[in-house]
Amino acid sequence: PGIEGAKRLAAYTAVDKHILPHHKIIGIGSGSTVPYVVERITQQGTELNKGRIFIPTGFQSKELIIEAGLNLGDVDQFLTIDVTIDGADEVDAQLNCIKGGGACHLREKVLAEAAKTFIIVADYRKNGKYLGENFAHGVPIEVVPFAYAKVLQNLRSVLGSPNASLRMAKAKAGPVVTDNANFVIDAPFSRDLIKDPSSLLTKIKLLTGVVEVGLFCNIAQAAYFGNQDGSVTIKR
Ligand code: DER
Repeated sequence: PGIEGAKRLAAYTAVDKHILPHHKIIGIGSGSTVPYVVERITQQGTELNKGRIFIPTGFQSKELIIEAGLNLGDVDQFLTIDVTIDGADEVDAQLNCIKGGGACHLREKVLAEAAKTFIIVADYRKNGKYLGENFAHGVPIEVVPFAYAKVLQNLRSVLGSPNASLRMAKAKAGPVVTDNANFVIDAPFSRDLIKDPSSLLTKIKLLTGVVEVGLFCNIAQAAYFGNQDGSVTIKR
């Protein structure tokens, strides 16, 4: 199967394994792989899904839930979520992820941390040994607009990301604006700086004006990758 088939394979396998009848509160991530997650969940039947609540990680995720006719909920109604399933831009051997390719990583991290089980689904391109291997855009960082220039300067001249840049929109003049009305900076780091992702995460998070960082460390319990030969690789 091509890339779409690989995404579907990962999503279906993960849903079959981790979205069980007794799971009632389910977090739905963002991106182009999670539509296959929602597709597979709807195939579990309206009877079962009638008793479930689905919590979105942004506008796209919310529309997915609504269009699938599933019950929509809010994270402030359910402080603990049974399972959250989401995509990723890159996953290393220890299940650390770069996320935020879709500029949704703030709400994604809230639901990932709120879940008893957090599962990643992706195609084979995301399956890496170390972060930064394939995802060349760098680490996505959500920042408040007021502080973006200062954060850029600190990333470039203090934290070792000289090519950090403000993410510009494609179908709109000016920068990408997140569901939280913030900007996104993409900060590439060399392998020696990102080989310890959790300490890099802390350094970036402490910059004044940073809202959330697209490094998910020690959160995921398992990752499912669809491969080109129709097999699925599971990392846990
Ligand atoms: O922004 C994110 O982290 C999303 O999960 C996204 O990057 C996942 O990518 P996908 O479109 O390949 O599923």
